[in-house]
Amino acid sequence: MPYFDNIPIISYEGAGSNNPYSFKFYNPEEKVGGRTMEEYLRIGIAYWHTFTADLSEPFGVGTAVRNWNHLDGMELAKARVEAAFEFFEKLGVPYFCFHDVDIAPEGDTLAETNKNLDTIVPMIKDYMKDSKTKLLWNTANNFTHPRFLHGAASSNNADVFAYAAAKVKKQLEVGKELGGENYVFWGGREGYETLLNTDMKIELDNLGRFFHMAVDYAKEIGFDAQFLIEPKPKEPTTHQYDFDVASGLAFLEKYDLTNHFKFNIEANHATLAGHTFEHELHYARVHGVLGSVDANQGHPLLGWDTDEFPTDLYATTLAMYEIIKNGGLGRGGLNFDAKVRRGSFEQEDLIHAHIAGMDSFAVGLKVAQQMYDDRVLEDIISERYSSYDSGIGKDIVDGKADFHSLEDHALSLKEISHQSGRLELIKSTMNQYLLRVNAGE
Ligand code: XLS
Ligand code: CA
Ligand code: CA
Repeated sequence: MPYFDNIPIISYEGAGSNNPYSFKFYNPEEKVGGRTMEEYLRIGIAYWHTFTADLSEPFGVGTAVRNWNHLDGMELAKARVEAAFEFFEKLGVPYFCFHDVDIAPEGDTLAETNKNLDTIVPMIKDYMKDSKTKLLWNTANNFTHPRFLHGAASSNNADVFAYAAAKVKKQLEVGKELGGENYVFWGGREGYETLLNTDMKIELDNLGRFFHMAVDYAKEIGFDAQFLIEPKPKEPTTHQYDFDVASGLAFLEKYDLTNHFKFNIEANHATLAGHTFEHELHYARVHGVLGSVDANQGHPLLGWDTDEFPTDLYATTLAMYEIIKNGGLGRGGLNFDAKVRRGSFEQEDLIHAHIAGMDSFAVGLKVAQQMYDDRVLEDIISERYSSYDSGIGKDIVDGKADFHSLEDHALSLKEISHQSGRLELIKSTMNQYLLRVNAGE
């Protein structure tokens, strides 16, 4: 049965179009920086927000009206697969992502859960044969079920550690079966609420052990996906262990895992950590660990994880600037880990939301590429650091300076002269690019 019967195939009609069922800026074929937009952006759809979630939140029940809602159990799971592949085709997206529990219901036992997956995964594989949409990443949901109330790999309970491992083992097999390009570890409840009852050392060590076992098992079955850690500072626990890229990287170094992991960076998690989205992307990029992106946005007035569709063109431009400087996302992509607002309960809102997100990143890509080509920020930044190109600055970066030579230099200075940071000029130039590129100039 068709689930999006009344929705046409969405194609690019340009910025002047009034057709809500069209892309205004996302033109998959259009070349930007030597690649098509489709190749550059590598858009992915998050199964959980789009096909599984009902838009419930802590203050209210679900509001989503979906024409698969009358079904339940495995029938519902199968309908969602059909709906998903129809939806992917309408938008022409190259990727999707899921957790185990998004695609198949949990059974009463682990064996039953695996059996449910063994029915749905071949069905997805079959649909993938006739679809261009591929698996960007999958993951295990080791946070929703009550068994994970004290965490998963960082639980105080070894039985839960084992259960979590079994679920990841299964998802590594599923990822291999479906040709997943990456595999994500988001530390759902890998963190703690209070030190009053927590042994942080054993929890962190166990987390390190868990990741090594996952690396070993993927190797054993020949699953060569890129492993990604997805940092988040809080929610659901008060202190999540993968706080941000910097702390995640320190963890990987301590546990000798740097060769096996990169990062999946989510915009809303960056802002929850007190960073900007571009800060996290930049930090990962300069350390060579920018793997993939969960493209969404938080709300500046709300202190929680609102997972909105990305529409802030400043943010998408600065994000794409980092991605361009990274030489693209490699095997990663832009997964819309985003949900329509609770008031946007109609099924067609799912399409409008994805169009909004795809158009916003298309704008970001075009503006950022133009700025990059014109070396707008590059020239300003290299000029700003030019004191390290010669003299004492060069000695510092070449490792030739020490506290003696630095003291001599400081004593010889009559005055220290500065250049302006020109921030307002830079921001108005960026506005100029945003408006110019989108006026087609
Ligand atoms: C939740 C996370 C989650 C991960 C995948 O905040 O964003 O959805 O992306 O488990
Ligand atoms: Ca995410
Ligand atoms: Ca989130």
